[in-house]
Amino acid sequence: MLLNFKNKNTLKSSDITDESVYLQRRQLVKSMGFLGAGALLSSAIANKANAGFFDSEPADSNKNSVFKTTPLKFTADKANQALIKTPENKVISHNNFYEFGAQKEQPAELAQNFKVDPWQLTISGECDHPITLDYDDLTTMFALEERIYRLRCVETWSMVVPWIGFSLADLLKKVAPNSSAKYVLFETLYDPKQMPGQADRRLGGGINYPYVEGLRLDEAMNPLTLMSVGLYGKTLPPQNGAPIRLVVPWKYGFKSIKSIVSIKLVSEQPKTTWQQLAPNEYGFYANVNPNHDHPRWSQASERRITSGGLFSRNRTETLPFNGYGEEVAHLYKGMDLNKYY
Ligand SMILES: Nc1nc2c(c(=O)[nH]1)N[C@H]1C(S)=C(S)[C@@H](COP(=O)(O)O)O[C@H]1N2
Ligand SMILES: [Mo]
Repeated sequence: MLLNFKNKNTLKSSDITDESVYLQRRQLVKSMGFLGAGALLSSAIANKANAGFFDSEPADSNKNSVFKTTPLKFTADKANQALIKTPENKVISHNNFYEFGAQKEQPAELAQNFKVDPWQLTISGECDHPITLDYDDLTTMFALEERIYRLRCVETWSMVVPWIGFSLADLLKKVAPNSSAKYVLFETLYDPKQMPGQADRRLGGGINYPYVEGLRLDEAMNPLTLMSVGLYGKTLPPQNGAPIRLVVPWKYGFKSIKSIVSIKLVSEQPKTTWQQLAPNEYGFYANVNPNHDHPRWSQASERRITSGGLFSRNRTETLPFNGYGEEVAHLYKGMDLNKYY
């Protein structure tokens, strides 16, 4: 996430390019001890530290990791097989998970020892049958499905990820929301001993933890809204939100909250993490919208992360509701989407 506390009105290169590229550049420049844009290209390509990340080598998430993922049984997403997926090694090494550091490569490094079993996920609040799920329940309670979705980060990069999971609607039906339930509040684990970004404000990007997110009940009940327990055929690596995270494909990525311990049915619209931090930049709805720019950059296009190298463009037009308008536009009928951004 791009937050510029010092000069809110100054456009920096990090705003125009892409944050990951910007950070890689800045690190390179720092390590070489000079600032010269011309020399950057060739030195970036030669830089060994970047080689693994930007190669499209065969994906094996367990190869170099301490954390072990396990294969899952699921039905394939036949309808979306034609989408060109982002290679697994990029999906699991370019992350936003500020609890493990605010830079893209930090979660994959700093989350390796994250303990996800035992785990408890409580679904409570305005409902008739609150429940608490254990680690094993997460992958056995519902038949798992693959869902190949586009993920559009508010920072303007995007991916295509083969998630595995079940509809949030199925889970919510189990607890039977009552008539006071209007919104759903999600909360990430709070454990500063395990999550260094929660213990150190600088590392954690200045967020007040725990990270919280919310949806309107009808958004939560939409069949696209996924509780994900895996990707690329295996359980989630910690950097992607193990053991269970939300995926809301028509909204900016920050709505897709990771490592969830609590889902609560509530009567009032919750104040969510990024909304609290910068309400003029990040709204409650956060629907992908090419016609509503972020105050500091355009949302009209995005950089799709593919198997291409660091400087391949892969620039593509951003679609309203991230291309899922047919499924979800009716939820916002009559709403001014420039006001409810
Ligand atoms: N708890 C928590 N959830 C989070 C975040 C975070 O920092 N903490 N980052 C969000 C953002 S900004 C994005 S783009 C997605 C990234 O998901 P990925 O790393 O699996 O691609 O996770 C979202 N969920
Ligand atoms: Mo994001």
